[in-house]
Amino acid sequence: MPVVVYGDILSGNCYKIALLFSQLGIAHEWREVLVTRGETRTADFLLKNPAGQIPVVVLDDGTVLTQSNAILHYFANDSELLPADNLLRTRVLEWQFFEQYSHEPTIAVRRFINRFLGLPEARQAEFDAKEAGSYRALDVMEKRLGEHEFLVANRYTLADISLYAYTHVAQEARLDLDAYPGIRRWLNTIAAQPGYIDME
Ligand SMILES: N[C@@H](CCC(=O)N[C@@H](CS)C(=O)NCC(=O)O)C(=O)O
Repeated sequence: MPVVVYGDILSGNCYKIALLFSQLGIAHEWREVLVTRGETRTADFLLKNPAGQIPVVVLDDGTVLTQSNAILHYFANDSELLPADNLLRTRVLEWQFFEQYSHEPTIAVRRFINRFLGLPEARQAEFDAKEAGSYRALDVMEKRLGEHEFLVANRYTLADISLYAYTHVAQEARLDLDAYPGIRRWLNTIAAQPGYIDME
């Protein structure tokens, strides 16, 4: 049995796994699970992940892994994408915690409401409320990327994969990157990495 990924490639959290697997050449089987079809809430899926979220990875011995950034760490261990140095690993984690607390809950949620729900009236206030936080998160990234090629050290790491996932589709959250030249340059740098794959 190969590694099995349960997910939706159009979800940034799932795309992180697809991108890493492509870049590290990790063989896997992708089984589509769509949030919009309610497939993360079936009894069978909840047995795998009681949180009812994708991505989920099942190893060949049946071990289940959840949480996108934790999954990245599991598979990138001992690769050049995860620095061995303790301080640099900590820097990777700093960006990944930032992603999950400040970036994904604003930008990804706006994108979901806009792209997948069609910005319904009932979600407009929530969509609007997340605009300031989205730009605050982009400001933090720009501060770093205006002066450095990558988020950590001078090399491509898991931090870049985690932040790239939703930043490169920010326009689907109706966010404008014109004022972020460092981020725009970095997006092109990431898309030029060996083994890169598009989200769709
Ligand atoms: N912290 C989780 C977040 C996963 C997540 O929010 N997944 C979304 C799709 S992008 C999902 O499954 N949502 C369904 C739900 O929460 O009900 C991770 O990084 O894997």
